[in-house]
Amino acid sequence: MGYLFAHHLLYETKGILKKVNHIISFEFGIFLLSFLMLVGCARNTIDQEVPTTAVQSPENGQSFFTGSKIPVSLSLADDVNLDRYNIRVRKNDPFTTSWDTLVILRLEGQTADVDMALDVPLWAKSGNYELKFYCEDQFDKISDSTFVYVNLIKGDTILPSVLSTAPEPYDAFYTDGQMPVKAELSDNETIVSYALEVKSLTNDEGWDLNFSQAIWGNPVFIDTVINIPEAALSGAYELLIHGTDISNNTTTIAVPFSLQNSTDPSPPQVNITSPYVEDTVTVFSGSNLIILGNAQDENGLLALKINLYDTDEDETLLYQQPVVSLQGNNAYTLQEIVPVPAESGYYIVEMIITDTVNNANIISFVLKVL
Ligand SMILES: [Ca+2]
Ligand SMILES: [Ca+2]
Ligand SMILES: [Ca+2]
Repeated sequence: MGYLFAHHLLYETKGILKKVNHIISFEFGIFLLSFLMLVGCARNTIDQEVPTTAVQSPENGQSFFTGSKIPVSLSLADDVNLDRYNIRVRKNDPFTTSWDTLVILRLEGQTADVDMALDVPLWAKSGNYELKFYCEDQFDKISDSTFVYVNLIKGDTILPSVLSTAPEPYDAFYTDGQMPVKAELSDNETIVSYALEVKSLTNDEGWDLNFSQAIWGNPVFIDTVINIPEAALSGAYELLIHGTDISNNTTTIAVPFSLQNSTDPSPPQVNITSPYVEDTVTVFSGSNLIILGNAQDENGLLALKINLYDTDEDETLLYQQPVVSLQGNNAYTLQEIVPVPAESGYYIVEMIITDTVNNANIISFVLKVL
């Protein structure tokens, strides 16, 4: 009996204890919940954590010439929101302690990758420099700074020399052929890259090429060929050869050349019936010059342009008729009206008729205004 009572008492006590325990857990639970909510809110609004800054480039001990660029690559992160990153610099000597700000730029989001190039002024003193990278979050919490030491070596302002032997100026090439390129690049330091560029001088729809190549040496020789696309238009072009030295100085030379489209080697045929353009054409001031005739091309006509030039030393362009689109037609009847200058004197009229691959028939004559 005694045992039973004792057991019962124990049972009752356990029950009360259980209840107490339950009440405690419930209250503790509420408390814990509020605490977690508080922490949760803090995570969303108060922002407890500082952001982080990792630097992939530049690396400690790297050397750069003044006048060149330092590639910078950073990975930034924050628990809530980044706000800006900072790059500062100071010369690494015991007497200089102040930092100069190089970059402060805004950011957004929890992570950001920064890839940029820092310009090193040519006038910067050579020596060892300390770069400091850090970022800040939207509550002005600042990340630990990462320090990178770099060496600056005095760059130079002496341009490389670029001499080309091929193509020769005004060489003519057929499209679908090849253009040889030969050049010698030299410098007081080192050549680090060259680039080849082709530009049309007559229109924007010509053949455009842009090619660059890292190279190391002094001197260096370019000996290559460029494949000319078959569809390139006829006309005047230039080849630009750029040579760049280790201090980022670039010298560019331009070699003019011409292209003849190989699918249509014939310019349009043009027949002017009036006026008689084999001789000086005389007109009265204030009148109109009327040009009559016809033009044909087997592969289609592209455009007609008429320009009026002064006969002064610079051959100043005085008037340009709006370009007449010939829309690829095989024939066109010329009935052009050109206003005659008010001032008496001698002028030059130039008519340019092109076909669809830009072959041009250019007719020009002297206009005498009475
Ligand atoms: Ca933060
Ligand atoms: Ca140089
Ligand atoms: Ca043609």
